[in-house]
Amino acid sequence: MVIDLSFESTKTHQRLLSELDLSHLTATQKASFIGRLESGFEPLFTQLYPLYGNCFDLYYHLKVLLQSFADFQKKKRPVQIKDNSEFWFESNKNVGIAVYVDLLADDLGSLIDKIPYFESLGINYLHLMPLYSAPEGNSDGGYAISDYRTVSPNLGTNKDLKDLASALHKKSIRMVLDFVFNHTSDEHRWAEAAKQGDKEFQGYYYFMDEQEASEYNQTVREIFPQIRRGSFTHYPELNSHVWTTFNSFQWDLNYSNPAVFVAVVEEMLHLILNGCDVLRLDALAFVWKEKGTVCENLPKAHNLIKAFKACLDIAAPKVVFKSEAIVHPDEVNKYIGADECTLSYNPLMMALLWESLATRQTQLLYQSLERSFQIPEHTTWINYIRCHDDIGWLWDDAISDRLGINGYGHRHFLNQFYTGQFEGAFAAGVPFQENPVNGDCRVCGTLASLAGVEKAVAQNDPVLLDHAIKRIRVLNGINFSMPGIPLLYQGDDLGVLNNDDYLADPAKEEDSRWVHRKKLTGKDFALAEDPTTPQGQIAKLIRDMIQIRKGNTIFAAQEFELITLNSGHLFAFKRRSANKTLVVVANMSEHLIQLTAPLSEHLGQDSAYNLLSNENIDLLALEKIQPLDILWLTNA
Ligand code: OTU
Repeated sequence: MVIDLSFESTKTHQRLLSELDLSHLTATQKASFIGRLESGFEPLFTQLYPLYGNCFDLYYHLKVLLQSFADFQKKKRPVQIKDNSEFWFESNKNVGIAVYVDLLADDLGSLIDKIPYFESLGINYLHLMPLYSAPEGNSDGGYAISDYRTVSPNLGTNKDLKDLASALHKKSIRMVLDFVFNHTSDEHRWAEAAKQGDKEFQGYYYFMDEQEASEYNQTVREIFPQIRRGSFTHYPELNSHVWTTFNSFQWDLNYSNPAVFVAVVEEMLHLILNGCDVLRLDALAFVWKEKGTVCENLPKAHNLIKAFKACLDIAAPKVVFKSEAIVHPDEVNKYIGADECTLSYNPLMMALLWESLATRQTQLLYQSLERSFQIPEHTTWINYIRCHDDIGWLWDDAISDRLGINGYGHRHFLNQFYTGQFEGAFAAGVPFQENPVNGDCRVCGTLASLAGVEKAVAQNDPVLLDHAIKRIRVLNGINFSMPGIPLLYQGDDLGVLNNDDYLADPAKEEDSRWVHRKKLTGKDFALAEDPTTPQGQIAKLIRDMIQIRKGNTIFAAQEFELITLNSGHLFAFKRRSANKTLVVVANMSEHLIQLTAPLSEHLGQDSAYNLLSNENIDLLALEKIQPLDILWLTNA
């Protein structure tokens, strides 16, 4: 029998509504809540049905969920941001930065003192790395959460976080928090209860015997192969293997259990009470598992995330999701949509910009973006060059194959190149999670070290240094001008180099990502203010680009087109609004590149203004693109 979902949804909705206690809501709160339920219940029901349709207690769970939404309407939230526009994320004013509270400041209280710095840089989107209570010592940089409702005591109190949110909002800065919902730490109260043998809470995780774990291991990818082989951790005292995709202290949540979904939604609402505007969905590709599959990007992961989104639309409609899917590009795009994630990291462009700097070729970048850059209307890329994680060499191998590039060999080359093991490479990165079986590896390092500043300074070579700074300029020049929100990573705006201090800390020494997670000091800021240092030059070029972007609405234009020029070293694109055109041309090589046709055809006129160099350019006379140069050409 075919189920008429719409009919069943209406019926269930009516039944539930009659049972909800809304007596504590004001008339206005009640009316707006009922209205949102009216439009939001069916999307929620439609996504949950394929996941839990045959759970006998689904009705009970739905009732708990809706009552939580109703109660949530009463809760007090920090000062909201003034800008109420629905599509705020499409504005050219948006510039983001991701920071660790204790690496940029000391704690949440002192982070408030950094607001003038964010303002002077032009930041209005602040991603705070995980700041909740987590295990002492190694907590995977906070990505092992012991209590979503409590700020880590090392960073302050819940009140400090709310005060920070209010202070940011008063300055029109949005706050982004992590929603780490694939796993909790093994010290979360659910995990503790499970360890005590509580069956209810063992059902929150994946507890299984060795046989079953090894069946799953046949088809599952290893994410942290240097931690342990396979995706499970054996607990002899529990006579069980527990699913741990990442570190052994990060226990994967079992979403095939509807109680887990409801419980995690309730934790999500607590995160929202802190005043965040965006929730970053950590490791969302892994949230649904089925035996015999890779257990990544499964169709039901999308049902689950859409169900979370439907909850958001009912309970807190202004908050949006940002997807963190660092997976195959076709899969990355599937998480993006009005009914799923509004924002998404753009790991493809990130990886391929580095790829093109190493190869000095742009063909893989072009062909990949041609296929994957377009996303639905009113969704936006979060463009970045570096983040707190490693760089993984993600692209579609069907595309590299067509170009005659062997995917395996090319990734090997890029790893060698960026870890400085390739003769003549400019980069000084560090390998991360080398897989002893298949040779997979990823790369860590700061923007400046990976782009060549570290080596140039060590060799005291002005030509190398000039190239390194130009690489940083060209990378940022693309990142700040492509459609999307550009996101900086702390310290990269100051030209900070790799830092080895983590090697002396037993809780960090095995995780090379700490090489680019340095505690920023007064010295780092002072160097960046000194125009005679490389750091000063980097800081200035980034600040200048931000100002130009924020001052020109062309950087909000949605009409976008890649432009192919005559040289494989060049990367170019065009953005257009009603009366303005922007043409960006970047040379990814250290060579002077000859143009065979004038750029005027792309601008529709013979001259243009280069926003980056502040000069008028006669396009008919422009015959060469300088080494590692980038031009932001406008017709206005
Ligand atoms: C995320 O990244 C976080 O960004 C990491 O900092 C965490 O360690 C991890 O989750 C666990 O919470 O493996 O190397 O998309 O690449 O989700 C980073 C798949 C990671 C993973 C990604 C993950």
